[in-house]
Amino acid sequence: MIPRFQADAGDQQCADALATMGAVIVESVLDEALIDAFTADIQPTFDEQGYLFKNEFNGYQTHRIGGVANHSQYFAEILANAKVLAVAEAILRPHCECIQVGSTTAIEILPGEKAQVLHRDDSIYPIDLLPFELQVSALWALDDFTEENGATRVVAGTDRVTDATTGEAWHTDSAIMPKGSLVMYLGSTLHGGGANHSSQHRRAVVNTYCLGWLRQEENQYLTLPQAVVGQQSEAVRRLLGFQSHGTGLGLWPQDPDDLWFDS
Ligand SMILES: O=C(O)CCC(=O)C(=O)O
Repeated sequence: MIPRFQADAGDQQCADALATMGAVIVESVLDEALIDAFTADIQPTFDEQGYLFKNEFNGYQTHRIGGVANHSQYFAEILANAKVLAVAEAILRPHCECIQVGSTTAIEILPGEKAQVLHRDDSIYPIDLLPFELQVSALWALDDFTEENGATRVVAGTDRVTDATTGEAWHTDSAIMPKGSLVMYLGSTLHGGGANHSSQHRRAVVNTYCLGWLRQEENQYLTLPQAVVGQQSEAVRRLLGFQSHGTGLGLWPQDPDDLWFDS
């Protein structure tokens, strides 16, 4: 079962549940008005470019958008949500001086899509070498998530398996939740998009947060034009990876103050 909390639950309580069970749902965190404004901004991009990411892993009835900061001014508020950052920091900060965004992806699962293969997001890194969590994902429901429309499936629990290579059919729980809620899962947690048996699309935006000293999954320096980065608050710029980690990694000699860009 995926532990479930209301938006006013304590950050540490949510982080403890995430660490223990591998996933946690927090209900109704974002205002409906913010989601509506954000989805109105990104829907044209889904319609025009979303098909470009169709493949066996992403699905052939699924539209995707990367570099989400390029497509909506409202995204920063979602990316830098205080609860998400507090929970992600509780898991990751013991192993780094600052956390950063790994990737930003909007996902529209269309009617008729089959269930995505179960996978762990941290398999992009040499996970066998590192004995701690490398990243945390925060997947926001932009529509109500139901069993029928493809709610994310998660292998949760204290005795959860994290190895998808054996090909066994693991028990999954669906992240059924109202629009504006989110499911957070560890990088090591098996999960995947659900099959969409409904007649409506199921939209989400998923952001990953990783240790500040790792290479980011999505290359933000090439994905985001300087003008877009410059529009963000300093906190969001830093989160997007436009900063050094500590005093020795990712230095930019032209900017000894480590601010990288002025707004
Ligand atoms: O859309 C979803 O519910 C999950 C997508 C996912 O896990 C992925 O593509 O990595």
